[in-house]
Amino acid sequence: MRNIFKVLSFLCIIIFNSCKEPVIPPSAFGPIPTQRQLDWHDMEFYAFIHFTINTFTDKEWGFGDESPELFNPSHFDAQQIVSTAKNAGMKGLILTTKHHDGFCLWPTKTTEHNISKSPYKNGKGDIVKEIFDECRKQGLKVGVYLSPWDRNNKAYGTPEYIKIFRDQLRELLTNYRDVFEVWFDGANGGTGYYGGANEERKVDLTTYYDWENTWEMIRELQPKAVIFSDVGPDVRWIGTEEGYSGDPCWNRYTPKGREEGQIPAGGLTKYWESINGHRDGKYWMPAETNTSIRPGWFYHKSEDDKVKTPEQLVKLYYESIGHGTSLILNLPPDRRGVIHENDVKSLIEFKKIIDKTFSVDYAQNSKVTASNVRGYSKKYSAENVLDNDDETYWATNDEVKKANLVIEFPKETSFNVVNIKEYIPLGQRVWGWALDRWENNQWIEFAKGESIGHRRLWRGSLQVTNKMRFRVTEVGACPLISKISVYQEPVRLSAPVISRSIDGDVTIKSTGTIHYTINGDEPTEKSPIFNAPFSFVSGGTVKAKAFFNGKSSGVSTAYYGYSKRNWKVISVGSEDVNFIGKNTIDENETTYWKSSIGEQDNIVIDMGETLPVKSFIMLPRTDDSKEGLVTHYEFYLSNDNTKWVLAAQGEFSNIYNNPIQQVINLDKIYNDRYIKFVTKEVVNNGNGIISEIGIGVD
Ligand code: FUL
Repeated sequence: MRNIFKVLSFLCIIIFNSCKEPVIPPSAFGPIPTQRQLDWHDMEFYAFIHFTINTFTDKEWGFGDESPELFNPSHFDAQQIVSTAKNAGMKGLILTTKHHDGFCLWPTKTTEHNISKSPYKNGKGDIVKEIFDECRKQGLKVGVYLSPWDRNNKAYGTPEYIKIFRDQLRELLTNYRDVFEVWFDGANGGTGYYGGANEERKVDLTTYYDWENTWEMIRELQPKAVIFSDVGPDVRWIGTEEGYSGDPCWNRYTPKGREEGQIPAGGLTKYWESINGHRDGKYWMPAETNTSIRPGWFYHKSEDDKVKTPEQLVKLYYESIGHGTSLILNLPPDRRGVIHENDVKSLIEFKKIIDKTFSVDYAQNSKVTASNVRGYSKKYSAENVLDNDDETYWATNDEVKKANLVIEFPKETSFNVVNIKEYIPLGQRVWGWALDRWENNQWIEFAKGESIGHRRLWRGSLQVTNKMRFRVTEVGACPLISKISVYQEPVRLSAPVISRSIDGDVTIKSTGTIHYTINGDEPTEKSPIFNAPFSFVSGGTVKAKAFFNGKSSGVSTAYYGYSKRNWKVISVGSEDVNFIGKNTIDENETTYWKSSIGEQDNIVIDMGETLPVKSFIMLPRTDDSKEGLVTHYEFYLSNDNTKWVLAAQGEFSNIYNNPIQQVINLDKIYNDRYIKFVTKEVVNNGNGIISEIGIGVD
């Protein structure tokens, strides 16, 4: 009898469902991603490899006159480079096949300025091939960075160069393997060697490169590759090299210039627009967050102690991938041709934290209910957010503008990370969302935001509850949510904070017992304990690590030049009343000297005693503004403030996009008492602004 009843009710369900109107699938909203963009969204995390002649000249930008003879890695190891990226969880790698100095890492037919003229493998080497072959072996996708600006090529600035540039691209996209991304930098035109002309060449960024035809060629040769630049067309630059993306960060974007029919090569990106994108943007043009594991893009020994800590990398992960952008993290090979041990170590620790965090999804086996399900259909049910299939999603009826979904955990659950994914093939539809926890018989909001897109990670304080509610508070079109999961990030001791006073005393703050070193070694429980500030006037590297209850923090590193406690500014060409010269020696990175006579100003400092000077340090302004950044300098030394020797001059390459502390090594050790710093050229010919000037001890 019970069986007959079961069969009857089963038949009823079948008849009922077959009589029902089929549920109409949701339609697309706004611009939608192409297949190549969808594939790219899934990449999420990949490496940038900056490697060229700059590695051997200790520069960020080469002038273009460097001899190919300089390129000679002693132990180049593609296997080590690629496995470092892979072990960090990266799915691909983009290589600087040619940077602004024009040196090509493959034996191109287009210019003599290439690896075949270097001593590496007696001119028989091909770094592009070695790295790409290794990526194939290890299952990583590859991409090419080919600098449009070429400071070596004599034809740069003429139409002939565009042909050369395209031929280089053609070689790269034909002779190697499938690429997933072609990367074009926005820095274009300026001074350079240009085949011996040694001059400044400016190009019209909106017309010179004729990008449309180059893009067409890429589509023909590598139809699956996305094209990256300041203005897309497939992937946009986030607008900063510091390593974060905006919140919200929309996949939609209308780049400046594009509406006017222009395709600028760079320079027109408005940071504040690109960082967030446009909710109503005309194009699907998601952002890529680019940054380096070190302050610079190329390897510099002086930055061995400035590698991002595992904690900083984790933060970066949440502030890029967690905002729906991809993360391209630069790992610069050193002069041996391998990724330095310090970088490898930090990446391994970072990966451990990420793996530990995302190993258990506490929302699995929960009961899920939604305020509305599209046509009551199973196809769009709330449960779809729990499976691991990105193709299934919870959808509501078209008219729904606000909706919510409740996840009832199998038992009380603690979490501090929530992962939400939208079904993006039909566009970015959610404009506002919030998360609540159930506590004392009521809902308490603990998170909210605007954009979701490919992935949105919320990271915050520990929530302890048996129910979580996801609320959609504003939409462009009915929400389509493919995933919600919750995780617990292991709690770690935060790394100590190191500071030095104007008198040269070092203080270290943290919870637990702090151990430190001043010889460059990583602190252990055997290293000295920090109890009270200690004098560190002669400068060097301080490393500190906290220990508590069997746990330890990451290592903090601080590098100091000579203490400036006896220094005096004895003259300035000019100064703004609110930004006086003295601010360059107050060890406070938020106070600045600002000239009031434009470029070509100078400041003279008396160090109070004769010191061995091996390098000098210039810290640019540390807020986000570009105004006053000094791009070219002269650095003089003197014993008597009368006779001056020009110890260094040149450009602070890439300071506009990456305004980090500049350390310039001198060609020898000088013994002097007075320093004079000249602000030769300033962004937009403005008044130079500087935070600190110092002397390095290494
Ligand atoms: C910048 C370039 O000028 C840097 O050298 C580096 O390649 C970075 C990724 O883009 O704008």
